[in-house]
Amino acid sequence: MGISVRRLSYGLGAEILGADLSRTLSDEDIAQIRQAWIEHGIVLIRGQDITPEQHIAFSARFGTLDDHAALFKYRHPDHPEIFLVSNKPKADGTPSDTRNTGVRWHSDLSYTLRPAMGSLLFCREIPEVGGDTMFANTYLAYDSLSEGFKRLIGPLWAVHTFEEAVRETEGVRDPANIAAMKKVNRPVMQPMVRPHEETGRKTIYVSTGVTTHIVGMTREESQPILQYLYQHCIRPEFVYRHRWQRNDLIMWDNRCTMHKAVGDIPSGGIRHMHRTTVLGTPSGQLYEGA
Ligand SMILES: O=C(O)CCC(=O)C(=O)O
Ligand SMILES: [Fe+2]
Repeated sequence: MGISVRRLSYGLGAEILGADLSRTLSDEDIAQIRQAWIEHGIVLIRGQDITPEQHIAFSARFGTLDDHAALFKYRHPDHPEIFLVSNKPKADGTPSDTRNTGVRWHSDLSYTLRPAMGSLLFCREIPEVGGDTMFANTYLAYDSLSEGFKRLIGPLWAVHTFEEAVRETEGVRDPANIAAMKKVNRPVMQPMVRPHEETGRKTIYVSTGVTTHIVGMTREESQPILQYLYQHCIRPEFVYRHRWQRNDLIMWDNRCTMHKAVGDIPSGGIRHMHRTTVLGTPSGQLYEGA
């Protein structure tokens, strides 16, 4: 029995049925999953009872995995390829640093010179309700802009910073960890319209959670354009909202989607996720301006 693919929503997403990630999948199955991922932006694979080793092995079929040096304080202690997103308190009882990870819309690692191509988030524990993740299709967002607005933003670049990526959670995370990671993540600039290297289709590449301003403009001047794009990208028809079940795995394409952890975790609810990250091709440049 082979695998099959079923769409999840109008905006994006497909579910893969009939795959068992605890086994080594055939090259044909991997090619089919990859094809669905390219076509639909995210793929969901449910009911996977997998170990960290199996999660890593499956992820590595899609490219070189990040060792999460940019986020080195939040790696799995035994597996640098696994980044932990968890609200489980630390051993000393203090709150987890990563409990608010990704609560603002973003595309993974856009504040680095080698942004993520894919991310594979695996759900190990989830409360009875809440802990959802939302995904938005930035191809549809680009395509539905007017020609005038496309011409306006086409040549522009924007600044993406680690500092912005953690800004809303400062005070939540250990400041010493943040300071250590800031040192290895200098501000970068990325094109605001970034063609997807495999499909050639254009996408919008700015996000509330990471972008500070447009290169060559002040923050005040940039805001109306950026705010318009942020709102536009997350129109309901471009978005899929995922209600996690334990043992769900979602692999998203960071080049044509953005995502956001909704943060709707009921008090006392435990949400524990493992993420692997497939590196993309280098993009952007260091930003030396103010
Ligand atoms: O926990 C989530 O729902 C998403 C967190 C996130 O942004 C990520 O793992 O890249
Ligand atoms: Fe993320």
